[in-house]
Amino acid sequence: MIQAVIFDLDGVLVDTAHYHFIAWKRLAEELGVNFTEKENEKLKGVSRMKSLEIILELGKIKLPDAEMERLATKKNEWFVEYINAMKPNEIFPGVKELITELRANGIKVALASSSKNAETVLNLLGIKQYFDAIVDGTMIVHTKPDPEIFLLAARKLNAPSRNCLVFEDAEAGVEAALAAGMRCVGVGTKEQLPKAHFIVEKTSQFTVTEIKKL
Ligand code: B16
Ligand code: MG
Repeated sequence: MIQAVIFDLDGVLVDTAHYHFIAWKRLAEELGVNFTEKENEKLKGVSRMKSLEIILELGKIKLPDAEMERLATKKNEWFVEYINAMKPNEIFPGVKELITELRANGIKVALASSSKNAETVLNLLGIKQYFDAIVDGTMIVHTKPDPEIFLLAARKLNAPSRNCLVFEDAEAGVEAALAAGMRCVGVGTKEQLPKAHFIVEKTSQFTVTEIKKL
């Protein structure tokens, strides 16, 4: 029986994954690294610094730590600029209704995002009050695929892992959910997320009725 549902943010509740992609692409172009949607799959769900390391590896580039810090900050400034222009209606359709219905059915809801900008995004969308618990990139040591973020969210909701369901759009996020001993709905395609227990194209396609049957 599912007692708690844990949502990832970028790419599950709102299309900020696209803003991460265009900011990284802009940086990759400056570095002369070929970076497409395909390579971007590896960046989803992982930390800012890990993402930069992946891009530098693609270009076989080695840089001193201070320069890496500077580039990561630059990417983040672009990302923040993009999200500040975001409108509250960029939240995916049906998401607020799904969360409201879950809570009306006594199912707790948490947010578990690797992003250090998660709170800003929630404020911009005006949806902070939809969650019983919030865990973001400022509260964890190990990034997805490590299960830490989901285990912390479950602890905050007082729910055992086996009774938690995670919604994720990233390969690293699905692996983190599985490593936490939770069930996982992959938001995307079977090709992108082969390890997810269930697949939907859009978050709101997985209904409360289905969740209650698990
Ligand atoms: P930031 P999620 C993740 O958020 C993104 O998927 C990933 O692309 C990003 O690098 C990471 O947050 C860190 O974000 O640079 O804002 O701290 O999908 O776990 O909600
Ligand atoms: Mg995501």
